Amino acid sequence: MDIVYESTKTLERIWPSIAARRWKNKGARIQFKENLNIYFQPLFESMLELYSDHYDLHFHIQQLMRQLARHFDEHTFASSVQDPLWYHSEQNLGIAVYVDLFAGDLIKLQKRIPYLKQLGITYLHLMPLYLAPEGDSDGGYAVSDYRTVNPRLGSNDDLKALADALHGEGIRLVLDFVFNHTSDEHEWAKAAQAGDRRYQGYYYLLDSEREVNEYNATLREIFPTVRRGSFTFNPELERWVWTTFNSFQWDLNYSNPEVFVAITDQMLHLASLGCDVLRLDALAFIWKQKGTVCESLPGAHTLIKAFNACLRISAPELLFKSEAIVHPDEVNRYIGMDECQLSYNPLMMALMWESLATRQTKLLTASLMKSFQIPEQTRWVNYIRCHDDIGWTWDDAISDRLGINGHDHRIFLNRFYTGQFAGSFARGVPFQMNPENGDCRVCGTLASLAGLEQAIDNEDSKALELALGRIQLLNAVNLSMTGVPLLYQGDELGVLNDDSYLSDPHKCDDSRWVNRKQISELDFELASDLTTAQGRIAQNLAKLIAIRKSNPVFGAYQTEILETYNPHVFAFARLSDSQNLLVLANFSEHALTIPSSIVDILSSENLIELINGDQLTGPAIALGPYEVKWIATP
Ligand code: OTU
Repeated sequence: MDIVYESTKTLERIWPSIAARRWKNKGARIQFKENLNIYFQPLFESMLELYSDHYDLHFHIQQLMRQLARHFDEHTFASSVQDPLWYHSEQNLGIAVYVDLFAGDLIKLQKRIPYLKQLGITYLHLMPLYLAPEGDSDGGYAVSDYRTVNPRLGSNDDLKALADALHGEGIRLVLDFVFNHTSDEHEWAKAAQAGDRRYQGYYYLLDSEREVNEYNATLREIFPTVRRGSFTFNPELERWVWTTFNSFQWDLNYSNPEVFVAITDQMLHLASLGCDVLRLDALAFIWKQKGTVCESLPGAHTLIKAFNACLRISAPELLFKSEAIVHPDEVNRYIGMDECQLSYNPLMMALMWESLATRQTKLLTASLMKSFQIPEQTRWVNYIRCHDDIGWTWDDAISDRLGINGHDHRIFLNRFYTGQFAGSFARGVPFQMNPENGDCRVCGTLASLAGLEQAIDNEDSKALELALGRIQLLNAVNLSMTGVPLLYQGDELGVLNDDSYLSDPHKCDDSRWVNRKQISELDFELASDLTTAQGRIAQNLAKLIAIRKSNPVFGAYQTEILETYNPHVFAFARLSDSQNLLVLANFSEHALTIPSSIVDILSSENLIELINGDQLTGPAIALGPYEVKWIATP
């Protein structure tokens, strides 16, 4: 098929009815057509790839175009265009927070803006804040209505006011696009349960246990302690519902083009709230095919390309952030200007923790050498902890080559970080232990996983210094690596694990709540007192952030992961026309030296160490326990 011809023909057929709609802005119609001239073809191509066997596809494309035009006219056109590559800048610093846990509600969150500003935040990710079931809603990841703010947190107007206030202070807003599933209380799910065939087609409803078993045979269990397999029997429907995560989270059926159109409408609504980035939750799971793992299938990429084309046409200032916590090769496949411009960097996250446990950086170095490079305009979102668990992700071909048995090493890491390994400094909690294969992930705050909790409990001042060293090390690597650094609420204040979830019946089975603490006034006070460990964490972090923001090299793209031939040191260089930077990080609690020749990569004699202002003379560079050096050209 001649795709250019077919897409042009289709656009010509649809355009007259779109052009004839009652446009509020004449200029919008012209601009919209220009966007279509570029992005209709990739959209059309994706739709054909996914839905060519649906006789009514043309109808759905028409519906979609109407939605895109309405949104563009009513919301996008008038808004001022910002720097489209803003996320490259060294000024960026993100934080992810729960509205209620961080501030109480949306109105009170506005009062926290001065705090965020002072911290240097430019990117605020608010965890899902939409209407969700009472009780357990998977922390809001079971959405009952994308268009209604959860009344516990405030109103739609409060959200709009917050978005405006944030923008006024130069802080961009990031919202979740939870599009793999809805809650079982969403009106689509309710209609399906009431017997409406149209809405039954929005989900995967299976008739027989045999079919369920056929699918389960090739699926990975994501929440094995919730329920075995990926399906939940629904007694009203007398059918099994596909539920990859919790049983109340129903997977949407994207093999139905109507679902794509309906969800795009929700996506555009989120765009209209004034958000700048949409976090694509659980995007690896959106396309299913019997006999496969149903993760990261080619169809998932085609779908994301289609969503992205819709954005480029109707809300071009928005970016997608990929939340693919899967094999590194698969993570990278979602990154591109035509899919996700931003992506979490779970590989660096997990392997920094791996390096801290082993005091060895070879797996981190070798893995990033293979996987760090992504297309020039895209960026990683680097992080140390998030609201979820840590999964031990890396490419086993690399660990094999390094003589590390992947399976055994993951068991070691789980034991180490859950305090079941002699000499461990960490106080993590296991998450989703799979009784069949022993798989498990780890939860805990940055401070508790890095040893602060244990040191405080044992009143061990030496251990306390080491814990602070580890926290500073992780922050320093995270803030200097290419991409947008993202903090997680409370970690900037050094908060410890919080066990109170154990007495809440809706939370006690989900240990991720251990790292979702209600941030209290006391937490802020402790962190502003420089005589406390928390105060030192906050002060250190503030210093690193200030250095990052005053050196343009922290926005540079070109990155080289370096081999240091020292088993404990992780190193990389960032190179730009104006400034070069070498980062050296000692992942062990022992002082060491490495040959000064490593600075040759900066091709300058004139060097400064940005963190402590150390002189770099002599044949060797000395690194103290857990020390990081930022060596830069002026
Ligand atoms: C995401 O994470 C969210 O971050 C979680 O908080 C949600 O519970 C979940 O989706 C469902 O909405 O399993 O443990 O990439 O690792 O998508 C976290 C695969 C999760 C998963 C990831 C998911």
